[in-house]
Amino acid sequence: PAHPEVLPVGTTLDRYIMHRQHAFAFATGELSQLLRDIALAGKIVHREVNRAGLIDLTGEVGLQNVQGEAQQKLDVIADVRFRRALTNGKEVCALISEEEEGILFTGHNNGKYVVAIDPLDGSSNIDVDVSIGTIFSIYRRITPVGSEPSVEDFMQGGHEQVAAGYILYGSSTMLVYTTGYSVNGFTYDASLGEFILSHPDIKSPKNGTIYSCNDGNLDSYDEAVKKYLTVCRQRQYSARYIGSLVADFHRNLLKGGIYLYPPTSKNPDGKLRLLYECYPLAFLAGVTGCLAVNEQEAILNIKPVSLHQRTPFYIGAPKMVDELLECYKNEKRAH
Ligand code: P6P
Repeated sequence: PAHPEVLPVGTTLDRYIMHRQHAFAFATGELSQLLRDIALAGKIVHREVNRAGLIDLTGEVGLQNVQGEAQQKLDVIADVRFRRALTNGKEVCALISEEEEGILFTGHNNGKYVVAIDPLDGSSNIDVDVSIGTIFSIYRRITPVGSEPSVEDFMQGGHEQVAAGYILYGSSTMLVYTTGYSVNGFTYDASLGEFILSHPDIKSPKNGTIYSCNDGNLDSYDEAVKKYLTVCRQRQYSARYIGSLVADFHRNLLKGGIYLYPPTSKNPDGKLRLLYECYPLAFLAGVTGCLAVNEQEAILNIKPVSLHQRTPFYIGAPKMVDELLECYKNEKRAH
């Protein structure tokens, strides 16, 4: 279909979703309903995040998630809330979550979609009041509707995502998502209980002067990464690293910048997860004009082999990512 006209700032998410659904003849409304379910869970998590200090949700709950990371109470709440919203909506037949080892079956085998989600990324920042985020990735299932979903529904590869996005619980709460045609940002107005279109059709700068990485890992970075970061410092770029991927990514998406999580001695395959962190942000970044790669290939081209696999992750302004890749090429030529 022709690119539907960009709706005016101030449109509610609901109206926007309906408008987009009507713009696509084949749309049957299930994906619309699924996006509403995600927004609903986002409103609930917004409320919990913004009163966490008041009802003692910030302490650790004593459990560990599959990553062996101490699970913060809000992690658990977010995991439960998104799982419940996606189950009650009946559009999702299965989901995977950073917080759970295996596939979570919703019992709705007639659901046409599966979702990979990081319910609350950056959760170690919760009890120090730093921004955190939800990241989600949506596929149409490839197993027959009505049958039991299976792992192959999640192993389709990054290019098969039908929608992806994030919710940033920051100075304001924003839902940013794409179905592949444009990326739109909706700011939550808690007094109305509505997400309002505030950033229509986001396009990212081609270049930038912000780099985001954990400088504490510098000594274990590849030589190519060290060389690139030296150039950034020589140019007196700004180092901005919140330690919360969604917050760092969102700032760089709007202002221009590069986020790097290279292989480290602690995480030789990189730390970030392919299915529910790197694929969705790579899909979205591609639509706004950014690049998302590891040192071998584009993120969306990576073949998935396991639900929680990791990858090195470099994402941001194309000129910056290209310069980093040039450093890798020079390193290869030199050896
Ligand atoms: P490090 C948070 O745990 C996270 O997954 C991302 O949100 C964040 O960018 C990164 O890890 C921070 O990792 O090793 O720098 O603390």
